[in-house]
Amino acid sequence: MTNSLDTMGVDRDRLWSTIEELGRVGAYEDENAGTTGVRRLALTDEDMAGRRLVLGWFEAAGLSVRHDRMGNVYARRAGLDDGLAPVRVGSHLDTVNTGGRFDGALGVLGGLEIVRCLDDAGIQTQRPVEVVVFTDEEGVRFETVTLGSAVASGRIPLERARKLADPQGVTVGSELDRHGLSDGDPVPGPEPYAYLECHIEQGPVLAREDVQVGVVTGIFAITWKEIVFTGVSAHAGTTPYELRHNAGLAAALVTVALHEMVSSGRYGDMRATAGRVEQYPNATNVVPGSALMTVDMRCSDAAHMAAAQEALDAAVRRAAEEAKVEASVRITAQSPPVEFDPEVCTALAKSASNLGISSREMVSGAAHDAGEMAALGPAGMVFVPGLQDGISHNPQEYSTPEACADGITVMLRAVCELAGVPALQ
Ligand code: HGY
Ligand code: MN
Ligand code: MN
Repeated sequence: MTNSLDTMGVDRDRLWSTIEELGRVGAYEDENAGTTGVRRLALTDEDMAGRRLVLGWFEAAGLSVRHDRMGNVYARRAGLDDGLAPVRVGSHLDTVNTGGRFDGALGVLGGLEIVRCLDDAGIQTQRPVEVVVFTDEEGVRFETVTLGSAVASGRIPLERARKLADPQGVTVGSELDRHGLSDGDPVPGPEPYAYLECHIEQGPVLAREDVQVGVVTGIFAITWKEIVFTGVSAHAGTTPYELRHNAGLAAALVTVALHEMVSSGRYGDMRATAGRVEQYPNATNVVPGSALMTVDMRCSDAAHMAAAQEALDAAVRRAAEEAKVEASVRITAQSPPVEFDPEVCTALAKSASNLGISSREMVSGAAHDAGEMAALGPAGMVFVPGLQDGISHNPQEYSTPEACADGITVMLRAVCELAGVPALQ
């Protein structure tokens, strides 16, 4: 057993085998993507099956595992001074409904690999190290992104989270109860000394520039809105146009308005997506009487986000007037732009350069649990490149064993620096 940072390294194949094995939990054949996808929506049985597999690995690695009342899991490796606040590394295990094997999983399994590397090298850190699994990061089922980490940070009260319901009316609270997760530790819980997360980039930058890792300096502001248009279902053949109250038309007009807003360039790096559009009764020969749509808006600048939200609300009013329907708008998720701790970013960049791994700074368009953890203390992220222009939230999401190992090796060094390795100082 050596006891040196220099020879300690991530076991690439061991890390990759955990990614592959977890990827088989919730696997499904996706015709649209032409490959096997992963579907582990938050707090479903598939999500719990993925957790059970990973918690088994945590226990086999000698970690002491606890959870909080939001179901967030903390797997602890004791520190020499175990009373100190821990360094946490983690992410999420839930996926979107057309998920890949890396989004979230890499951050959790990378944390497990870091613990295994420390054990292999016989290294004891001053501070405890905790691997964290946050509940419901994706927000697909209960319509609120980074829900578990937002409750862990105190931004969203637990009772409000427990009341959120999926389209079938099943609540977060009843699912937490069903899985025996409601009896956990109080939230918000004890704060970490620092939090690090490794994540697949989910975009094209690193691969296009042939850079091995991204040092993430911040996260875009995010706003999700749910818009409901209420008109009148009517006969598609006999109802004259001037008598129609067409909710589907209103939703379509808003989708076009979003496209025009973003294309105008007036809102900086704004990205807007009408991801869900459901109209009723969804029949060929019936004018849609009602339509529900969601809008996901993201940009790096708070002022652009505020202006874009006003423009969207005005577009909704115009669309409702033109289609002669009523409109209601509800914000379902909202978080400001996040800036990660410059010292953590420097530690990650230094770690990469000491390893001869190329890196570049970048901002994340995707939400991450690290964004919520940044409210509690120093936080930072490492991105690894994705292939095929970094496609994600799609079963074709892919990174390589080497890229994943690079990202976790950079994290490993930074964890040792932040947690303190007295034997080597
Ligand atoms: O939506 C997001 O940005 C994250 O993947 N949940
Ligand atoms: Mn993610
Ligand atoms: Mn995601």
